[in-house]
Amino acid sequence: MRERSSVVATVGLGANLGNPQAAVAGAIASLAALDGVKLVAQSAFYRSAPIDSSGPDYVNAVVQLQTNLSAPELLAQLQTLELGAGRERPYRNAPRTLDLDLLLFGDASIQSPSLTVPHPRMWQRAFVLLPLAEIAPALVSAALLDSVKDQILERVPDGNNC
Ligand code: PH2
Ligand code: MG
Ligand code: MG
Repeated sequence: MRERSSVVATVGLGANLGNPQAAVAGAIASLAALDGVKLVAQSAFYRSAPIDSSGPDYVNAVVQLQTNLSAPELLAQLQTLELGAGRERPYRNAPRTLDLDLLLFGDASIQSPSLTVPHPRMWQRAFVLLPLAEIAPALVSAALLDSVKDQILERVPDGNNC
């Protein structure tokens, strides 16, 4: 059988319940350990107030994964990790122990009932764009960054993200 070609997938991580930093760090380690997945880039961690949501501050990060999984296969792995971290979905945008969003999948455009890629709100959110600009600057224009400059984000100091 022919090898499936590999793609760079971009995943946004977020958490604002429990120990958000530990949850995000643990999820990055779990992603890196998945079969068919290699961690190729990882942003710093950022803290911000919930946007269109409630509860404690979020910790967010963005990673790039080289993978030969399909987008639905990777999505299933993300959902398994969310569940393993105790994720509950009582209502839309509820505070959460772990959120793993498939932001980009190579240059694919996907519209299915369970998955929309690129993630429809990623270009409006500083907590996605700032970490993404760190690891993939070509994807984030200055104009895009300017459009989210009113959203306040605090970079978590290095060495303090575990
Ligand atoms: N995620 C949301 C809604 N609001 N706000 C912040 N600061 N960080 C998030 O990850 C976040 C949010 C829905 O997924
Ligand atoms: Mg999300
Ligand atoms: Mg999500």
